Amino acid sequence: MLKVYGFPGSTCTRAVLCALHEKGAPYEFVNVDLTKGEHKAPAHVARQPFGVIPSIDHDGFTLYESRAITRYLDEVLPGASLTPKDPKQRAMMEQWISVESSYFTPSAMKAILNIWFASLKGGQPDKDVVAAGVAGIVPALDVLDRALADKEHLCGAFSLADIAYAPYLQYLHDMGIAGGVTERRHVAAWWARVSARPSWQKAITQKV
Ligand SMILES: N[C@@H](CCC(=O)N[C@@H](CS)C(=O)NCC(=O)O)C(=O)O
Repeated sequence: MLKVYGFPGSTCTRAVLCALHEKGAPYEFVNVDLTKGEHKAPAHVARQPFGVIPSIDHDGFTLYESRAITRYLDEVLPGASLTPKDPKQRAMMEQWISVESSYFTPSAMKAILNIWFASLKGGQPDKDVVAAGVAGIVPALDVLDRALADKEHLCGAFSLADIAYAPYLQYLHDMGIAGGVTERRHVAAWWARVSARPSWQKAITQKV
């Protein structure tokens, strides 16, 4: 049985879970409680040497890094492919995943983590840090909005590229800082389609 070591609220864990639900694959969820520091415990560091989540164990094959995990799962599990067959579309998928990890997520996470840690400690977020994070995603949102003007998903059918953005878009909405998304109509319509998928709804309601 495939084991996923993660935490339900974790962005990267959710991406992996979404891919698994798209595939309809059974899995065992092993909770690594970030709030208790379990990701830094030796047992987890043995699985993920950087002491972060998620990681997987697939019949003895262990792997970490969420984007590597989703690519692997898509390739080895039965079910509809989440990777375009056409080389150009596949290259576009890689381009969009790289845009996500290089130009979108670092700024999005600056804002998201600041709000998350503040709520964990019962304090207030640092408005300047949140504003800087929100401003930092504007160039990527502009580029995405232009790209999505004439398509439903980033590279033809729903793919790993769409999954890559979902965890951050979800938190931006949940935290009330998604103005940059809602005011760009093609990005907003894309997010409505992605977030309505049963796979995503299952990913964000994972229990420990
Ligand atoms: N590049 C890694 C990032 C993993 C990551 O940063 N995970 C977060 C949760 S979403 C984490 O474990 N944070 C705890 C920490 O940094 O101490 C991946 O894609 O798997």
